[in-house]
Amino acid sequence: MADYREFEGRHSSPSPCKKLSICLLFLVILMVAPLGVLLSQTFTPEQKKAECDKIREACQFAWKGYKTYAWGYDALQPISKTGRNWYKVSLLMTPVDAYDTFILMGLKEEAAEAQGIIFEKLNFAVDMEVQLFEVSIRMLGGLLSSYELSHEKKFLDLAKDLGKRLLPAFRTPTGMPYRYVNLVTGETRDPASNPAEIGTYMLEFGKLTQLTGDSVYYKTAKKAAMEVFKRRSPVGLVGTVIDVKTGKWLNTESQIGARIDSYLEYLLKSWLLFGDKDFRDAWVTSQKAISHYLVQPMPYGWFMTRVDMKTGRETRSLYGALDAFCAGLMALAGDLNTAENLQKGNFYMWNRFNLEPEEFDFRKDTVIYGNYPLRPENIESCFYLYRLTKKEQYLNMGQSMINNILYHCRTEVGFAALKNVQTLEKEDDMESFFFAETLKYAYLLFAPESTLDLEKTVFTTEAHPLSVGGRQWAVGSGQ
Ligand code: DMJ
Repeated sequence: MADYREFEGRHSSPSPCKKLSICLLFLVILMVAPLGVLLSQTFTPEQKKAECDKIREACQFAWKGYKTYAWGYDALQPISKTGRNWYKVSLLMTPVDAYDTFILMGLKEEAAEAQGIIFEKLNFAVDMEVQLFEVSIRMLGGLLSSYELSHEKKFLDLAKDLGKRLLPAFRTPTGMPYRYVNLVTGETRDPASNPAEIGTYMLEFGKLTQLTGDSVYYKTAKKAAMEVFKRRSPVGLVGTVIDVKTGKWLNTESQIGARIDSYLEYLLKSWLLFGDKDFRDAWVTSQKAISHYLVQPMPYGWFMTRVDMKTGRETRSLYGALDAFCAGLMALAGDLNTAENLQKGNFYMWNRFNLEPEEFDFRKDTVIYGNYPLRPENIESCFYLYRLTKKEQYLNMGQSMINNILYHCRTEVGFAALKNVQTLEKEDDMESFFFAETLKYAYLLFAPESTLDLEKTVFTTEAHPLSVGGRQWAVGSGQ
């Protein structure tokens, strides 16, 4: 079984002749990688357990770094060994995002430590503006899944308090929210938003409604998402930037990545979590459009391109780390053919540079933005594809991606983002989603299925698991 420490030899400086042979070898590896994955090894239960242990240890190591150098901050800066806050007061993003991962990994001590600081210190009554989307997916989602997993009422109390404070953001002429809201005054800012920052509230807000009985959350989040869907073009696509006051598109490029991604994800997942047929219909319409206009078969796999939302004509052949979630989403939606071909493209993009770049031109085979902020999406897609096809190749893909991360991103006290996947230069940042998503999907890929039943769970876009079911009033259309 490959271990990430095996990659350690790669940093010596080889002679020019050696460099050439390494390049040739690299090219050969690139060409045979997909074949290698097809001829992949079978994992025994012991080998899967060893993978889980390795990922659990990495998680404990990163948490120890956070505890030692950034306790009480939003995140650890793993090179300078300092803490970082997003706003003037910490929202404890790392403990909140990490808690359910600790529970799923059976890390009781770490879960107790995270819960301790959250219950002692987390307070939303602070006069400061926050980004609605990020605070909802990381904090609200984290608190709700923590409540469902632990049954500790304080998590729900915190979620209720936060939910109320976020609602003023939705007071616009269209019902689509502003991007920023003040947690105390309710003041709002920035109407130039995008489908993801408008339509990624249903799972968290809908769950809050299920748990509190207050329908305002479900209705508010649904209205916002449906207002985006209503403004799709005649060919069924949405643009990238929209004014939430006027409802007019400000950027009409359509794509699957940043600023649109989780809007589409929540159309499908809102149907799966709440059984609301309006979301099923919206997803089916959107899925047809993106499958028709965005999917681009290439020799090494399929990619999703960028097009004009009105004509469906290609604008830029850009793909990237965020887009990689779509293979998993398509698998969850039942289109395994598209999902598996997209995952071939995802894995090609990953192997092309040993780690995936933020943006990649799949026609020119070049990097546009080479940073890697420890994103989870490629491994997330391996997780869904393995669960839904049981093909061992997805375990192999996931294993090689995890090994790359654990080797190339490791610092003395945690794991760092990369400034550039080609130079492997590190950046002083360890996002909370590394705990919430990257390590969680990596672990669940190899963990026994009983750790988490996909039939009874829907993951939020931040990988917080929410349980299917709950109060029946939310089921059906027209809520
Ligand atoms: C996460 O915060 C969420 O997955 C979001 O939807 C997109 N980006 C990051 C992880 O890459």
